Amino acid sequence: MRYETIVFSCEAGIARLTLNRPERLNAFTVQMHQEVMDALSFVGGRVDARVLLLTGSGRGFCAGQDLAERDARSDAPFDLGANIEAFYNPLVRRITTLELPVVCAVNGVAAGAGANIALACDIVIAKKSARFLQSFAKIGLLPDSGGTWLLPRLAGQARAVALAMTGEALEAERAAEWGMIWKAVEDERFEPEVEALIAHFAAAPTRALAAIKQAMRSSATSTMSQQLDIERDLQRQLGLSNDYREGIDAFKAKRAPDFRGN
Ligand code: T3D
Repeated sequence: MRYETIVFSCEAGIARLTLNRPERLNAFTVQMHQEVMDALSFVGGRVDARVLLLTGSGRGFCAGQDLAERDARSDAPFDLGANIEAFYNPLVRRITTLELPVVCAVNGVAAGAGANIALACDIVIAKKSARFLQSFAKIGLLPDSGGTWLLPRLAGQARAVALAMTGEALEAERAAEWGMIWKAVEDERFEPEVEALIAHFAAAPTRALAAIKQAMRSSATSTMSQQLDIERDLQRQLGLSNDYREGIDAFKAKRAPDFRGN
């Protein structure tokens, strides 16, 4: 597929997906959804992909649904549920089940579905100048793309409800203080920090990171006892991996491990 609304590459273990409609703050059109899903399918099928970086071009990360695609005055109302079923839900499911770390570099404003897609990623690093908006209620909607699930868990019920009902902007630094994102960094330090992070993951034991992702995500719906079983099963699999062997060998030889992601 030829991409017109995203920029995508996958080299040296690093997949980079940049939402690229800067004049619309990278708002999602049907075409962009299709291109993003195509790129994510590619990443999911590549055993050599070790980390995915999701970011935006220009001054915004993503302003959610492109509202130019909606005509509320049309005689034939558009089925938003069908759109969510076709595009937003598969996208969030894909991000949360990809068997590698997904780093979201929030380079600017993240609003509506754009905010929740960011929060659904495994590690969220944001520019200090970035802000997160649950802007849905401002246009008569509720948070989607997992927002009503993610927000109470990340921010707590009181903050989640207030963010969703007011649509107020939340500064990246505050989002980090509240535990919603990994960290907010000075704007001038943002790119080097993001590059260092993805370089780290590109040389990490990918199967272990995928197992961490799976176990952490399943904890939301498990009992402690079920989680113990999940940890046992995943640890059993990791114990058979080449990277585990390498980790042990490197530790004993007092050298840096050379993980290959398998
Ligand atoms: O519809 C369904 O399928 C249901 C699913 C919905 C999922 C959703 O995401 S619903 C929520 C949709 N998003 C929004 O409501 C956010 C709308 N945007 C804003 O509130 C503001 O733009 C921001 C707070 C994000 C940023 O404000 P600011 O002042 O920094 O920028 P701006 O001037 O408002 O925007 C810059 C341009 O981008 C502007 O175009 P212009 O005037 O320069 O030609 C603006 O219209 C455009 N833009 C921003 N967001 C969107 C957009 N164009 C289309 N759709 C957008 N979502």
